[in-house]
Amino acid sequence: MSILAEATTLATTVDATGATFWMPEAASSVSGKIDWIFEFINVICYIFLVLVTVVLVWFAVKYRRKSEGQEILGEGPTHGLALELTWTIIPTGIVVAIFWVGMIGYIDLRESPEDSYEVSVTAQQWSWAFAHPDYGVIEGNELHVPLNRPVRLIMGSADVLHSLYVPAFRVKQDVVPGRYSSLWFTAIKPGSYQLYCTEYCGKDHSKMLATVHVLPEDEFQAKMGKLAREYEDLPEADLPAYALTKLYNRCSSCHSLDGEVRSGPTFKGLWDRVARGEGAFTNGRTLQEYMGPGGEYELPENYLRESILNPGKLIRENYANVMPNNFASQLKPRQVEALVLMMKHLDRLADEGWIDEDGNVQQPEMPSVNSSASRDVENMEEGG
Ligand code: HEC
Ligand SMILES: [Cu+2]
Repeated sequence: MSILAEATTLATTVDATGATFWMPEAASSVSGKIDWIFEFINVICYIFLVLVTVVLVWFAVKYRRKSEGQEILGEGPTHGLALELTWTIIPTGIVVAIFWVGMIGYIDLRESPEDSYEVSVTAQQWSWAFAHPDYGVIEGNELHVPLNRPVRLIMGSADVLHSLYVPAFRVKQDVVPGRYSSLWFTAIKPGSYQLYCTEYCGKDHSKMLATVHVLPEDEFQAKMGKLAREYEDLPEADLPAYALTKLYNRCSSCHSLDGEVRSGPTFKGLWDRVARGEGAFTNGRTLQEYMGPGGEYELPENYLRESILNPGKLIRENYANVMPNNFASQLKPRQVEALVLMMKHLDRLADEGWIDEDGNVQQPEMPSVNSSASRDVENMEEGG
């Protein structure tokens, strides 16, 4: 056992960088160990593959029927104690070794260090929200984490089963509705890494992509400070572009920008449709009845805000009540305002090149007051 214990310590010192032909980039403290265990089991499989194949071919040749009249049943040995002990003891030893290294790795992965930085994760159809309680920040489909500090994800699902997977960190865990699961890692290499949902038993899990950004401690602190304030500090004129580039990715799996009908109605032309009171609901009433002077919503802004915060209240005809109902807790009031402004100014955003012909968001730098793009947004505001 001491050799094995040594081998597992050795494994942790394996240089955990760079992608190989077989493996994705290794960027967490456990990647080296996981890869080592994987290779260890792999090599054992190769050895037995060769062994079994060679013996199979050798016996097939050696014991083949050599002539037509050859006697098939001969007097052979029925029992070989030494051989039987060999093929019992050696494989048992190997299996115990596999169990041992596997168990050590498993225990490591299950128990997060006590001083872990905690992030609460919400998976929902079809996006990820990452909340940093320490900073009052909620990110959508992007997760910033500090370098060289253990990070613990406390994960819940708002609807169905999901599964969080970051190949570069070699960690994966199911996210189950109605209970919390957790996962931890220590990122040891700055950079951006792909995060997947690997639960492929539903329509759009494969579109639940997110990016994990690993930042050195000081940059991480600065980023959190910025994320906590960014929309508070933004002038009204920059809000539509902010919503489009930073928030819309939580809506995009269901709401297109180019007229395509997904699970939900397209955002293209939505503002005008609402302003005209077009459309009916499953309760048999039309939007017209709710809009206009004296109506429940009067202005499009009110209807759209309500649709985001309380999506189950009025259901559009021909659509199902599947929009997540927890945006009220995930979005700050100013972010909801930004989304409503985004819908209002969608045509102009498209004209300004923020949206391409296929309805994809172009990712320019965050708008700042001095950028030409935001000045255009400002003009657009004045132009009403
Ligand atoms: C899982 C799919 C899904 C996601 C994600 C989603 N929605 Fe929806 N949304 C729908 C569906 C379906 C409807 C139509 C049924 C209804 O009225 O609830 C809808 C309706 C709406 C409406 C009213 C549209 C109309 O024509 O009356 C607005 C506004 C809206 N969503 C905004 C958003 C915003 C903003 C986000 C992201 C922050 C978002 N939705 C995320 C599915 C989704
Ligand atoms: Cu999923």
